[in-house]
Amino acid sequence: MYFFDIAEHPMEVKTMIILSGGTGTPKLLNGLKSIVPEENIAVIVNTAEDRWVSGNLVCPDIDTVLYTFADLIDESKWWGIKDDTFYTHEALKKLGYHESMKLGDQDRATHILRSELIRDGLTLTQSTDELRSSFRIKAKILPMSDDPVATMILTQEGEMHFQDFWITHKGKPEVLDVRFEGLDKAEPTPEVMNALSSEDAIIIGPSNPITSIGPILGLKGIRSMLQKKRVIAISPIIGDEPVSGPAGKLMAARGYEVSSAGVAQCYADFLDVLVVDQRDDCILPDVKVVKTDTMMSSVERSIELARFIVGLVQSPEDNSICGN
Ligand code: FO1
Repeated sequence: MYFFDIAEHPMEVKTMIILSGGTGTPKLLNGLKSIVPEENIAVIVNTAEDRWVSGNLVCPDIDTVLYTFADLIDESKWWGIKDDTFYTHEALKKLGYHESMKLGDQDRATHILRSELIRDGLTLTQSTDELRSSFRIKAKILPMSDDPVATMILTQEGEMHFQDFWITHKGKPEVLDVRFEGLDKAEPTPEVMNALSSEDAIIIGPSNPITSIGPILGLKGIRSMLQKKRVIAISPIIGDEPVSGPAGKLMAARGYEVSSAGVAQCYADFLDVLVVDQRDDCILPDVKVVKTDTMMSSVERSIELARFIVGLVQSPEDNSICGN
């Protein structure tokens, strides 16, 4: 622990260890990086939405985290690089080839470098670290696993990769179930296990508990590690609506209530504190519920939420903000 001076507010911080998917948690990281030195942040990132597209490995959640720390993220979509062009994507279309994901030209450069490094024998963790260094990021960005995992969505129209469900089918088909191909054989990396064991408190960002956080929790040894920790999760649901994305549909398909209580159920075996929005009337018998504004509609509001979460991590005994 030490003192630092960022945004004119000196604070004493531990390393913040955060489990992340691709939209809600990067918004929180966007605030966190303004109040905590980057080298005191370690992000464990979902890789189950990764996909090889046009010869290169696209890792949407890792890339969103990289671009967030590098101040390059397109904040209108929370994926891709701001002001990117799509010449290659359009040129491929003219040649009669339709890419399953609309890849920007600069974004594609990230995928090309990653894939070259992997073809040269680096792991996903090592290639991510090379990219981290190229973008001059000091935070640790840790893929959950070096083994491939694919999120498959079973719908009434058949089983499809998450990206086909979300992009091609626009998240519309009724979801019957979710399956993580390869997860039973995948191992968490030593870097992930070291990060988790290095601190007492772990943060689960406001990401979809089924397809963003679920694959990380499904890796061997992660849930039992979290049971030994103080886990603080931020609910991505307000009332009965997800703040963004398909969390509601996916939670319902898995038999969970679409609510913050349902989120707590997903994490029931290890959750200590659930942060819910101040408009949410969630009360839980076994978990401490704390309320604040969780709508990160601007960087200022992301900073406010990040400050609140840092406060929770730093002051485990403070019950003054308890909502139940
Ligand atoms: N989401 C879309 O809705 N349409 C797209 O064409 C699209 C392309 C894309 C390209 C690169 C990338 O990193 C993400 C992209 N996404 C796109 C977002 C992505 O489908 C999901 O939002 C994330 O996987 C959610 O974590």
